[in-house]
Formats: sequence, structure tokens, C-alpha cells
Amino acid sequence: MASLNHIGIAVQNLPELKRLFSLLGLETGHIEPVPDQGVVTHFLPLPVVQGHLELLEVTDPAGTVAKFLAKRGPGIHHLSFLLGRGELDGLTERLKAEGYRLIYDQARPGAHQMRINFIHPASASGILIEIMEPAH
Ligand code: CMX
Repeated sequence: MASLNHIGIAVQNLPELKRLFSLLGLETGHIEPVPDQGVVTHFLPLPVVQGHLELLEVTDPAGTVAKFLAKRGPGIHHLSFLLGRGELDGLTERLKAEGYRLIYDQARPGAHQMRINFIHPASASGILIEIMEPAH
């Protein structure tokens, strides 16, 4: 079975995105130029967890994912970060105070009995970021 090693994110404003990931507790580890590919790679180690790829099958033609497909075509829709229980509301308030745009005023229920919210891609360098915590 193949294991997920990393997700490559094309960035235009590196300090801006590093600042956001730092608020989520993720700091840069290894930095390595790869001249052959025309980039410098910045790796932010992720805690090892049992993760998932989530395939989003549309059921609501007027929903956000249907709209995404119509506008941008198929592909990666969001990154989802798991927090410890009781951490979501505090982080949400901190992000708002730092000027980030959250999608919901209050966390909503998500799959796997999670409380979820999202950072709007307009304030996350073009990436839709889900933050979530176990509801129970
Ligand atoms: N990733 C990156 N950019 C995205 C995006 C995504 N997933 N979805 C939309 N965008 C872009 C749009 O293309 C648009 O770009 P431009 O301004 O360059 O045209 C920009 O974000 C702003 O879009 P918007 O008009 O404010 O909002 P949309 O109606 O396109 O909706 C969003 C975007 C993020 C507000 C909406 O998708 C949302 O509310 N998402 C949260 C809920 C969600 O995504 N649920 C599905 C997953 C559920 C699950 O996993 O359980």
C-alpha cells in the first residue's frame, strides 16, 4: 500500500503561508533547493496520524463542491487539520483576531463526529483549509 509522503503547494507569498501554518502549530523543517525542478522546497513536518484521502461525491448540485467543480474542475479541494478536543474555538478566535477569514461564525458538524470550520482560500494563499476537532 502506498503511503502519503507530502502534499506540494505552489506558493506566491511564502512568509504569509508560513505564518498561517505556524498558527496551526506547523513550522518549517527541511529546506532544499531542487534546481532541476526550478524550485526551493520547504518541508513542514506533520505529526504522524492515521489520515485519509477524502473523495467528495456531489449530492447537492447547488452545494459548494458542485460549484468548485463547475468553476475549477476536479482536483484537490481542501486540506484538513485535526486539532485536539477543545482547541477549535480558541484557534478560531485567534485566527479571526489575526485577520483571517473564517467561513462559519460557529463550528458546524462534519464527518467522523467532528466539529469543523474552514479558513477561506482568499486569506490562506488560495488554499481552502479545514480545521476540526472531535465533537465528543
Ligand atoms: N480551494 C481554493 N480556492 C477555492 C476553493 C477551494 N476549495 N473554492 C473556491 N475557491 C475560490 C474561488 O475559485 C474564488 O476564486 P476567485 O476569487 O479567484 O474567483 C474564491 O475562492 C472566492 O470564492 P467565493 O465566491 O467567496 O466563494 P465560493 O462560493 O466559491 O465558495 C468557499 C468558496 C470556500 C466559501 C466555499 O467552498 C465554502 O464555504 N467551503 C466550506 C465548506 C466546504 O467546502 N464543504 C465541502 C467539504 C465538506 C467535507 O469535507 O466534509
